[in-house]
Amino acid sequence: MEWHLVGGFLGSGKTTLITRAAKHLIEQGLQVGIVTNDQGATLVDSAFAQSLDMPTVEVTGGCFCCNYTDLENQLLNLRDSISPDIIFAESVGSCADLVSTVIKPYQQLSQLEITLNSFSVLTDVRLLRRYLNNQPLPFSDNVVYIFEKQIEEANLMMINKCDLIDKTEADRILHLAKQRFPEKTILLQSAFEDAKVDTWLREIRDSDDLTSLPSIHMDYDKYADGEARLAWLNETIVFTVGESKGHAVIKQFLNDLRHYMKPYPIGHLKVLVANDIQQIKVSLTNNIQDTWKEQIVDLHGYEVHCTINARIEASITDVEHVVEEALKNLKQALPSVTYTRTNQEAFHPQRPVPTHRLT
Ligand SMILES: Nc1nc2c(ncn2[C@@H]2O[C@H](COP(=O)(O)OP(=O)(O)OP(=O)(O)O)[C@@H](O)[C@H]2O)c(=O)[nH]1
Ligand SMILES: [Mg+2]
Repeated sequence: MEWHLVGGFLGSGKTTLITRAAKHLIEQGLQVGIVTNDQGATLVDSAFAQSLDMPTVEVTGGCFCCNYTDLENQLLNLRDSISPDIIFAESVGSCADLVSTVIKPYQQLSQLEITLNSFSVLTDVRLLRRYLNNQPLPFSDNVVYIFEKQIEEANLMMINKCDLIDKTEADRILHLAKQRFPEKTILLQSAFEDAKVDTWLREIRDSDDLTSLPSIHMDYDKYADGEARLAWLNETIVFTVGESKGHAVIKQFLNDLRHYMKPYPIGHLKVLVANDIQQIKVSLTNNIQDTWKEQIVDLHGYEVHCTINARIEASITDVEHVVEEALKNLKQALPSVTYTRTNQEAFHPQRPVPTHRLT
């Protein structure tokens, strides 16, 4: 039984790559399990993977490093329930220092007979391009610190979303990255391209053990500050669509949400839109094309649920205000719509305190 740890910044494509890879493996007759991880309680990624019929367990309420025992329990849970051939575990997008706090503890302390085969770190090609060209990233310094540290500890770095730029430019970025980090294995990736997903799978399934991975130096004051600057907002809004059509309601709401979020740097704003028939995951970031509009068509039914997981560089009050403004606007535009708000949580994450830290 093998497991593969996938890290990388918020919105870099971890869930997309894992679920696409899992689909390939399932089609080949293999059993796959997924461990998702996030700070809040109602996770869009878990619901999304479950909507694809992929066995998924979650570590909630903090990252793998601060909930290490729960991570092991969830690996056990998957082993005992579905006996998977392969497990993918996705860490929180603002988590770093995984070599010292997850990989080494697992290798040195764990009794589980599940082999940790690989550790991949994804990065969005557009953020990496800015970083390698010494251009500012759209976050404050200590948030960028987390991004940098994730890259520093990667031994397999996947430059994801290369479909968004032309091939010559992608090759140029790869070249720059290899010059800057000669010791790493670096691959161009697009989670949307089957052949590239297969290449990644071959790479991670053939990989050597991870015992030689060096720990990084981590300044936990900067890390804690970076984490805290990214406010978390979680909630589910149940819309009763009244005389309107479900997709009109959701499009209006998501448009407004994005509009009011615009002043703030978005790590990732993801929404799971669900009615009785379908579940659609939508990502709204500053950095992404509006492909979600094509997904939201023909949402029939009386009720539509929107589960929001937002990670935004802003205060809690500002993020809550954004949702309130978007709802107010929706009510003005479509007065017959009513809604109830549930599972509301908004917080700044606590300082990371890893269960173990082995260097
Ligand atoms: N164009 C393009 N978009 C991608 C690719 N991979 C992921 N995306 C999009 O990027 C957005 C974020 O993808 P996710 O897979 O949710 O990212 P994540 O790393 O799991 O995000 P968090 O869990 O919030 O850290 C979604 O809109 C995806 O459709 C890719 O290879 N190409
Ligand atoms: Mg994810």
